[in-house]
This record gives sequence, structure tokens and C-alpha cells, in this order.
Amino acid sequence: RFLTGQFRIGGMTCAACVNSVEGVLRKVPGVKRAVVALATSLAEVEYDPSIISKDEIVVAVEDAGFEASFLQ
Ligand code: 9UX
Repeated sequence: RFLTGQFRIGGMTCAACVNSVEGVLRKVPGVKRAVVALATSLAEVEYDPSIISKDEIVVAVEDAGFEASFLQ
């Protein structure tokens, strides 16, 4: 049973940032799918809430040097 969360990502200034945020997210245990859009600063993350919480996803992005907040 997966959930899909939308996150606002801050601090992405070039296309390589998108790749690095996606790479971080896809390596997080419990994340099944992550798509990041530079133009909108949005990330859509499909995750297993029995393995990881939305707050832990936020922390993983922030540990990589970006800002993140859960939208819905
Ligand atoms: Mo671009 Mo982002 O030169 O972390 S990769 S600004």
C-alpha cells in the first residue's frame, strides 16, 4: 500500500539539482518512485508509509542541502 506525496523543494537552481534530488529520493528506503520538476519546484514521491514517513522524506532532502516541505 503506497501513498503519493507532493513536496515543495527549495534551492534547486539548475537541471543537475533535479537529478541529485531525484537520486537522493530514489535511494531512500521505502520510496518507490520520485519525480522532480525544476520549473514548479515540486516533487511527487510514491512511498510506503509503513517504511518511511513524509517527515523522514523531508529530512532526507534537507540532509542533501535542499529545502523541502510537505504539501499534500
Ligand atoms: Mo547545478 Mo544544483 O550547477 O545542487 S547541480 S546548482
